Amino acid sequence: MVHNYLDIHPEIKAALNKNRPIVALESTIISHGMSYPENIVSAKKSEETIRNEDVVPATIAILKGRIKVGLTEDELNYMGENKTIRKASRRDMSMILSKRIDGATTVATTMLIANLAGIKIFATGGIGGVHRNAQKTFDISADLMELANTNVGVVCAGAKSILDIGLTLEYLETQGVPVIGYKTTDFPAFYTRKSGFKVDYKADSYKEIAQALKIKWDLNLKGGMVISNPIPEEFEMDKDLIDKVINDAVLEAEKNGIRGKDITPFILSRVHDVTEGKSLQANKELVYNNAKVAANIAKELIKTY
Ligand code: PSU
Ligand code: MN
Repeated sequence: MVHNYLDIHPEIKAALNKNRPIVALESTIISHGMSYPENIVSAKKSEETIRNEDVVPATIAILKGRIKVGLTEDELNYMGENKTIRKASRRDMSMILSKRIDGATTVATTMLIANLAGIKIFATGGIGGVHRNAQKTFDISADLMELANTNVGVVCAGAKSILDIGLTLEYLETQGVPVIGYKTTDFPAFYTRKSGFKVDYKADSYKEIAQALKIKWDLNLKGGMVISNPIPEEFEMDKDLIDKVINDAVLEAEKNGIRGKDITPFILSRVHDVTEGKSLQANKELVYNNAKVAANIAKELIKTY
């Protein structure tokens, strides 16, 4: 049934059959998270980083009503060049497929689709979360519910402070989602290595993380895991600068009445404009770093089964 809607790229099909490690990648980061042409550069280099670890990358998107697990180069370019592709979160899936249109998958939908295909590890930049002022707006990303329900480990650089990081962590706790730090006790804040909040557990090896995932799923503890991996020191941004830029962008979004699923892309693009690309560079580097860690966890996870 599910396979009526899924097109799994032959390379990924072969990897699944041979039980080779695979890492999923999202496409909202391409269509809405970064500007052209750097979005395509980043998507390609993320795949290459995973390949360099001898792991198979699977970029996920929806194209003309088909769920694609693994994109061709043309499809990947299309995702980066086309400015009108809808951001597809969980609620959008059914209508996008029914209308046979395109969709860029968020963390939530990439997890959901990876799980349908049998892929257990996913690398991204930052997860969505509880927005600042959520007590008024109710704006809580569907990524958090997906983390609570779908068995995929998500490697990220924490969450941007466009969100209320404290409330995001509270929400994850309520939903029973483990928040792990790879070689750190600090929950990272995307552009910076520290957010002022701690992770639940520090893990010092890929193996330890893979084992925790296996145990979680063996015990039917449904849901994913946030594996946070701080941006490499050499690419970290100045905390005061980025805090100010983000604060201004959040206020600007509010003033302009930007709402719902447009908030995250609006703030991201404002931050990139104001920092003249410095933040884009940081963004790319942290994604590559996450791709590498995810690939190594995927390799360890295969060994445990
Ligand atoms: N955070 C980032 N970059 C991104 C996103 C979040 O730093 O590109 C994207 C991810 O795809 C994430 C989505 O799943 O935004 C969350 O959107 P929302 O808050 O509308 O759920
Ligand atoms: Mn939202």
